[in-house]
Parts: sequence; structure tokens; C-alpha cells
Amino acid sequence: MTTPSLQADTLVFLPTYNEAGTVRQLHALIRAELSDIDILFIDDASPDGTGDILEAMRAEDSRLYVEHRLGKQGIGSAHKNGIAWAYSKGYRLLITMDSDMAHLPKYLHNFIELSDRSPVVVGSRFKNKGSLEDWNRWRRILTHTGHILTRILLGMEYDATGAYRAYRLDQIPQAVFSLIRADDYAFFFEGLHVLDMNGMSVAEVPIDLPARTYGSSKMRFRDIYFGFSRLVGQMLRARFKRKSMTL
Ligand SMILES: Nc1nc2c(ncn2[C@@H]2O[C@H](COP(=O)(O)OP(=O)(O)O)[C@@H](O)[C@H]2O)c(=O)[nH]1
Ligand SMILES: [Mg+2]
Repeated sequence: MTTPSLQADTLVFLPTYNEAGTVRQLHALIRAELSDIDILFIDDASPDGTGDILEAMRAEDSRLYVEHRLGKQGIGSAHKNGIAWAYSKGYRLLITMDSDMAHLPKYLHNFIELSDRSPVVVGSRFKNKGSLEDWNRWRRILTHTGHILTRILLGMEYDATGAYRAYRLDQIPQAVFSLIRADDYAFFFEGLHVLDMNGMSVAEVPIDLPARTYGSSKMRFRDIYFGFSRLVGQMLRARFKRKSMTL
């Protein structure tokens, strides 16, 4: 069973960019799992009108918060904003997830449960055989390559590139997050590496990705290219500039 007191101090954060087709359903699914939590969306002025839909949803849910940014500033930057927002409001637990239905709310309880024992919890797509089965080949190759590279270059066994995570903000000094530089997709592996190097233990929740993946990835070829160079940069930073990664 999940700890009720922790649940009452929990924020679920989701960044959105062009997710008009999924946010309503996703919000309903999250609420069906957890009625006693707050939810924050940060939208980057999505051209498809996601921001307006979120505003309409906010009118119907008093524990739903929506922040609007002026334009697309990157997924990592949105996560940094969400984390800072959560610290400023005093939440003990922050759970982050994608808004395109790739991260199923049915796992939220597992994240909360493991957060009792570990300051960082990440969803892992590599624990269950076939959890990526329904994804197209290109996404599978990309995800597996990311996993192999973060293992070899950064020495992390965890699924380091996913956004489905839980952070115990009452156990992680906020300054640790300010050591993360990336504002793009590299935020995820860099962030986990920084947390790991600052002695935060990481637990994993096995997750399956849903049969139907809604929306399309906002990841572009340049993100992959920059992602790889950042991975190498991160490895060099850990080796030669260790001090810039630890408090
Ligand atoms: N606020 C904000 N959200 C973003 C941005 N880029 C991606 N997202 C959201 O981040 C989540 C993951 O993005 P997605 O393109 O599905 O990533 P992928 O599936 O890992 O390739 C989705 O909920 C997107 O709507 C951004 O620049 N700003
Ligand atoms: Mg996605």
C-alpha cells in the first residue's frame, strides 16, 4: 500500500508540446489512480491549442495547475521549471511523466511505493521482456542504443533516458538539480548521472509502453546528434571535472 501522507504531498508534473489529443484522457486516468495529489502541466505555447484545453481542464479540477511559457524552450528546461516549482511549493514527492500517453498512470502507485525507500525512482523499459514490443523498429533501436551508451559511458545500469520518474524532494538538496546543464533530452541522463554521483540511490519500476503510442516524437535527428555529443561530454565531465557535478 502507498503511504497516504506521502501521497498528500505529491505533485505529478507533465510538460506539453502539441498534446491536444491526449491531455484530457491522460488527466482523467491520473485522477482515477490518485485523487489526493496535485498535478502541474507546463505548456510551451503549443501551436495545436493544448494550452487552451489545459485551461478548460483547470476550471474543472481545483488541484490542477497550468503554467504557460512563451515558446518551445526544450523538454529539459520544462522539467527544470517543474522541479523548481515543486520545491517552491514544498512538495515532498515529485513524479514526472510524458503527456503523450507513453507513460501509463497505472504505474503511479509503484513509483510512490518505491519512493518510501529510495530518493530517486525511474521507470525502466528494460526490466520486462517485450516492453517495447509495440514500438516501431527505429524507436526501439534508439532506445536500446541510448541504454547501452549510458551504461558504457556513464556507468549507469538504470534506464537513464526516460522521463517517468519520482524524486523525493525532501531528501534531495535542491542545489543538486542546479548542477544539471542540459535543457533538451540530455537532461534525463545528465540529471540521473548527477543525482547518482551525489549519492542518491536509484530504484526502478518496470514499465511497459502501451500498445498504441499516441502523438509523434518531438525528437529530431539533431537531438540525437546533440544527445550523443552531450553523452560523451558528460563522460569527460565526470572524469575531469568531477567537482562541477557534486555539491
Ligand atoms: N513544455 C515542453 N514540453 C515538451 C517539449 N518537448 C517535448 N515536450 C513534451 O515532453 C514529452 C516527451 O516528448 P516526446 O516528443 O514524446 O519525447 P519522446 O517520446 O521521448 O521522443 C511530451 O509530453 C511532449 O509533449 C518542450 O520543448 N516543451
Ligand atoms: Mg513520446
